[in-house]
Amino acid sequence: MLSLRHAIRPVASRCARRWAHNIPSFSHLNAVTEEDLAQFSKILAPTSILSTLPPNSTSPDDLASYNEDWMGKYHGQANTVLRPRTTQQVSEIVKWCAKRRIGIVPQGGNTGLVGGGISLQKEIVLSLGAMSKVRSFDPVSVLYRRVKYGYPTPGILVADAGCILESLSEYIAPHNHIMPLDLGAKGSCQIGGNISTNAGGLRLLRYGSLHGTVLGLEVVLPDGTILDQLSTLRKDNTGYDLKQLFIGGEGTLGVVTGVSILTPPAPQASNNIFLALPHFDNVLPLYQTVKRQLGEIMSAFEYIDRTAYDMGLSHGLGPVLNADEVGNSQCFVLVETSGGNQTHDEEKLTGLLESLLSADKPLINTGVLSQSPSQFASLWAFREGLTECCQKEGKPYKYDVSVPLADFQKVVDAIRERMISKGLYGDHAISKVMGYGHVGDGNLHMNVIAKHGYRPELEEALEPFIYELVASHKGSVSAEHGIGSMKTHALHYSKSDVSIELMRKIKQVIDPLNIMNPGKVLP
Ligand code: FAD
Ligand code: 2HG
Ligand code: ZN
Repeated sequence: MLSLRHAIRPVASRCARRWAHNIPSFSHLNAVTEEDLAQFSKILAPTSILSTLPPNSTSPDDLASYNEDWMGKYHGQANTVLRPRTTQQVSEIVKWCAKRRIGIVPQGGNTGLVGGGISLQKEIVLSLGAMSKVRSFDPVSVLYRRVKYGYPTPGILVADAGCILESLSEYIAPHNHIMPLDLGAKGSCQIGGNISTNAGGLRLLRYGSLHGTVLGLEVVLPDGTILDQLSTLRKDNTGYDLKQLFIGGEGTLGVVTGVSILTPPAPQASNNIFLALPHFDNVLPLYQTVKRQLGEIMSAFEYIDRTAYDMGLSHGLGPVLNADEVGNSQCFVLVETSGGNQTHDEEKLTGLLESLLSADKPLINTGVLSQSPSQFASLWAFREGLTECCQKEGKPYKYDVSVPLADFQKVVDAIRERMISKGLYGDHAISKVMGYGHVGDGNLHMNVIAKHGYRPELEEALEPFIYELVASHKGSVSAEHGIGSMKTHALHYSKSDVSIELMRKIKQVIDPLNIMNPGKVLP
């Protein structure tokens, strides 16, 4: 599997450049001063404060990885980064920032794809990476309690928000549990960031969204108050479920410092197949056939179009299928099963593959079934590696949309045609337009590759065209990556005026000073 641990790339020195519609005015906020640094140094150890201001005088290079996002698309202005170790420290920092009207950008692993974790002006970056302790995970005694007291809580993990997703997976693996979410950024992203973006990923089809698997949160509110809702109860119907506001809140309502999450038992058997389809039109019937034949053991159904497949091959992913058999296949599908019996599941998958290949009008051209854990991993590595490949191709404009499955290809084709009609398609401008994503969740990831970098005229040709297109298909402008600073102006395509107004009121009640991740999510 693609692991991004230690993958933060050096930041090219270039001027901070953002397009006009993304620059809000923060006249209500103050910049950090030396007096603020003196106060922060009463709360934090000297090594936990990075600031270009005296007396710290950290080199700007040491702040660079906090001021540029993973894609190299968003460039921040923060001159101060704070790295607290405890919830109490977060609370004291936030209290001071509220008093002094200093903006705060919570930052996890900085793998977000919509600019949410990057400062827009002189806000401080509050980096959660040093809060990385597992607080509790005790499946054995919990099971014992369950037997003895009927206490239904096996496999609940309570952890600091700064724990890296992959580290949590490794922590619980010996207990035969898995995290309910998995994504290509697992080696760098943090559980607090996952929750704040309501990350979907590759296991959503099986385990559902974080709105269901997160049982409780600890959050430092914008006035510094600690909201302790770190419940481990499966059921709690006592009034408004406040934690839901912070799941997908993108750091605009508070700093998530602790998480209680349900971790499912590891499946006894996992298998996958990779299929090549002659036409896009076969995807929907294939999905229905696979679902019918595999039933409850199907745990993922991922889609890759031909352009994305060829890009993957050209960057060394695979080959997963025989090139002759692939022929002119238009698209590909990765199906995973997670069940209780290896032999039984393998038989089901082999049966599926045979029946698909021997049908009178086959829905697939060819397919491969993984035969070992390493083959299983390499089929997944192909799908997960596509995001990294897009980076190698140039600068990707990423649109993660929800549209009806039947419209996936139409939407991608419409964008390519748009760029052709504008004279912007080709190696001089947009070199590739491709789609891949989570069919089972109706979530298409479109990547539009700007071969020579982001340019205003490319963005103007793409937006709002894409958002209008998605709205015309009754879709959502963000299926999983969120709004951040990228899509504040596009929120209205997916949310009514009434919804946006209510969101504003909630923000006003919780963060009346508008210091928490200002300029993100709300237009
Ligand atoms: P950051 O990028 O640091 O922050 C993201 C947002 O959350 C920001 O608005 C930030 O202010 C806020 N935030 C972070 N931590 C906290 C906190 N503790 N409290 C309050 N606010 C906080 N996303 C998916 O949904 N599915 C995928 O399959 C997927 N795959 C990806 C693959 C790759 C290779 C990459 C680079 C990204 C992928 N993403 C995916 C994007 C995804 O949103 C993130 O990877 C992840 O959830 C963000 O976590 P992070 O710790 O890096 O957060
Ligand atoms: C995925 O599903 C991620 O791989 C990233 O959400 C999508 O690269 C992308 O656009
Ligand atoms: Zn995704």
